[in-house]
Amino acid sequence: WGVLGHATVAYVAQNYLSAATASWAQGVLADTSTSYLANIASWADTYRSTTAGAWSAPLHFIDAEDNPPTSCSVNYARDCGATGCSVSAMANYTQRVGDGRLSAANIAEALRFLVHFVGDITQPLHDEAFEAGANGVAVTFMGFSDNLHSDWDTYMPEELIGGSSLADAKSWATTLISEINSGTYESAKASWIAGDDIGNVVTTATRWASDANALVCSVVMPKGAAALTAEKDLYPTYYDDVIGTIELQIAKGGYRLANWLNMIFETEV
Ligand code: DCM
Ligand code: DCM
Ligand code: ZN
Repeated sequence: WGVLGHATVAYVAQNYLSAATASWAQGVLADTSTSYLANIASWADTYRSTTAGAWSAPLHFIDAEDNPPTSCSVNYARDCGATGCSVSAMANYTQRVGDGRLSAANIAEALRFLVHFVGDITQPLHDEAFEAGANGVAVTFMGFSDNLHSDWDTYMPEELIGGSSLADAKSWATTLISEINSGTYESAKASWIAGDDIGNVVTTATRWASDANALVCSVVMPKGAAALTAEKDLYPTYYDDVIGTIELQIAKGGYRLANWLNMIFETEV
C-alpha cells in the first residue's frame, strides 16, 4: 500500500490494542502521541529506497509463482526467495521485537517493520509474482498511464478518500472501525484472525498471504491482465468492482495487526 493505506491500517490497529500493548508500543517508539503507529507505518518504504536499506526491498512482498487468473496459490518453500520475503520477515521481526537482548533501536526497528509488513501482506499484488506484482501491467486510471500495482497501492485508495494525509487516514480508519464493530465486517472479523499463532509465524503469515493472493484470481484480474491493459480506463467500472475489496483488506490488516501486537505483548514482553 501507499502512505494512506499503511497509515489507515495503523490507525485501525491502534483502536484494538489493549491499553498495556499501546503503552508498550508508545515506549518502544518513543512516541506518546495519538498517531504513534500511523507516524511510522511507511518508514519501511522510505528505508527501502535508501542505499543502506536496499537489502530490505524483497521483504515487502512474497512472489507467488502461481498462474492467475486460472490458478492462485502461495507456497512458502516455493515462493519465499533466498533474500527473504514478507513471510520470513514477519517471523524475524516478531522474534526480534520481543528480544530484550537487542538494543532499543533494534527493537523499535522491528516494530516499525511489523506495522508495515502486516499491511503489505493484505495487498493482493504484494502476494503475486506475475509481472512483479503487476508493476509490469500497464493500465490507464483516471486518464493517467500507470501500472496496476500502483493503482492498487495508492491511486484507487486516494480516489476513494480524496487525499493521503494522516487526517485522511484517521477518517478512513474511523469508518472501517465502525464497520468492524457493528457493520459489514462484524461477522467476518473473527475469521480474519482465526488460528493466528505467535508460535507459528510462518504458518500464520502464509495463511494471510494465501488469503490475499486468492483475490488476485477472483477480484484483481479475473479475466487476466491483458483485459485490463485493453480497458480504455479502469475508472469507473473496474474501480467500482474492486474498491470494496481494497477497503476490506485495509480493515483486515489493521485488525490483524492489533491482535498480533497484543499477542506479542502478552507472550514475549
Ligand atoms: N513489489 C511487489 N512485488 C514485486 C516487486 C515489487 O509487490 N515482485 C512492490 C514493492 C513496492 C512496489 O511494488 O511496493 C514497487 O516496487 P519497485 O519500487 O521495486 O518497483
Ligand atoms: N499518477 C499516476 N496515476 C494516477 C495519478 C497520478 O501515475 N492515477 C502519477 C503521475 C505523476 C504523479 O503520479 O507522475 C503525481 O501526480 P499528481 O500530482 O497528479 O497526483
Ligand atoms: Zn511496503
